[in-house]
Amino acid sequence: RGFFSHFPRYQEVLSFMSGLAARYPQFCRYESLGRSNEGRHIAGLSISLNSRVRPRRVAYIQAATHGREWITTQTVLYLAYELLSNLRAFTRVLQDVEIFLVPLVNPDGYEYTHTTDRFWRKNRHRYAGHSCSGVDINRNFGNHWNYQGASQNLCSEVYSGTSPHSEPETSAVVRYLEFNRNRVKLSLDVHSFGKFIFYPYGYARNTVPPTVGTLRSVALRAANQIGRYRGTRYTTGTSASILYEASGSLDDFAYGNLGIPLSYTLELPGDEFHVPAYDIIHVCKETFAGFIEFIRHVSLY
Ligand code: 0X9
Ligand code: ZN
Repeated sequence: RGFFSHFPRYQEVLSFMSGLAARYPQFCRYESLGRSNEGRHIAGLSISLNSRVRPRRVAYIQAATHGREWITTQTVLYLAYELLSNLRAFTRVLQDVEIFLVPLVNPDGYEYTHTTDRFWRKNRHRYAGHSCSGVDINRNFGNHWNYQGASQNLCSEVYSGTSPHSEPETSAVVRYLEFNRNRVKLSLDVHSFGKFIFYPYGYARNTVPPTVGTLRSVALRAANQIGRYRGTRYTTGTSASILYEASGSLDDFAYGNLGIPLSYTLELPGDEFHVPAYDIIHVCKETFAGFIEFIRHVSLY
């Protein structure tokens, strides 16, 4: 069966990534950003026109911050696969741009949804003497940490952890982004579901970031490109105004703390967290068009 007609396990994702790196050594590098609570690799894939030179800009895209959001990993791996199989066609978008992909930010949660509980969201941090486990990685970032839409109850689905960046999954991402902060111009955190493109700020309603005009217009262009494949309609705005207020997420941290000018959270389609196997490839293809549109704007910075 084809890679994009089922949902792969953690090991299969890693083999797919290292397979691409082995097949395209001149364009692609495979690395580990660190290890999860249970010791799994948080794997990254770097793609550029020449892996020996360091492009001035980085487009950073991550997925599966929440374990149950399986389709997100597939769309990011499809982006890698499609870019590498057809690199010549993307010479312009990739001019001085490195694509850095982290398809499984939360490998422990992802595996747990395959073995034990299909609807697990958080990581798998265990606390001695407690029956509840897990931190919501998307409430663990250091921007308005635990301010709203987050909880200090460790049984909560939005438990924010003991302190900002307390989780190895969060700190692996933060370490990478801080190290590359002058080069990263785009940060996309891919989630599901709902067909939304969110831009900052998500921590509170009626907060207007200084560059809201740019954030909005790039979001609208990406939504439009996604729709061209088969008419899928995305809604754009802040999560605080469209969905709910939630603080301590990557989008606000990347924009507000690191100064990354283009920072978004995508919510892919799905019937809740379920996407039927035959539809995976179509979600991958429509989302691909959106990814490329976002990446096109990186060269303006
Ligand atoms: O709640 C979240 O973390 C995201 N939605 S999900 O259903 N995939 O869990 C939305 C996060 C949006 N960003 C901010 N509120 N900052
Ligand atoms: Zn999510």
